[in-house]
Amino acid sequence: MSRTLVICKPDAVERGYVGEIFDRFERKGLRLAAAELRTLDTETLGQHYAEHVGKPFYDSLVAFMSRSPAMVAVVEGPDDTYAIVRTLMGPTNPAEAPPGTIRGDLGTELTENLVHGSDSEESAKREIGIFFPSLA
Ligand code: 3AN
Repeated sequence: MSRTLVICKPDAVERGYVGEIFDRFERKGLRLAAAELRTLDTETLGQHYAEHVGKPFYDSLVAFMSRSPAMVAVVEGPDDTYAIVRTLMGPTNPAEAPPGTIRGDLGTELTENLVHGSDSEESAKREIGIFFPSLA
């Protein structure tokens, strides 16, 4: 049993794909442990994207992620659930994401790529602690 952080990014909420995205996780056999629609602030995003602070795309990433509400969620399933979620999401760049993945089916943009999923068990624990401290 393990948990991972998922964010349906502002583009996914604006385009009405929250149900579609969670439907894919639920059909796979994963379950929601928490979910909340939130407008993310710069400070929280700085913690979440600590590894990207100072990169050329950081400011536009934060502007995008804070422009309208995101659906922040904790998804649970078997060991290494983070990896199952990442497989369903597809690669970071939707232009390279294969059909059948969320990014491959629904997106074209590198920054506006619909969904975030933690990239390891360690990241999942850290990120759940940022967004849902009561579950950490
Ligand atoms: P992932 O979301 O697949 O884990 P990360 O953590 O490497 O990818 O990147 C976080 C987010 O930053 C991406 N989802 C994307 O929105 C944005 N991003 C990453 N690399 C770039 C880049 N080279 N140019 C523009 N945006 C980027």
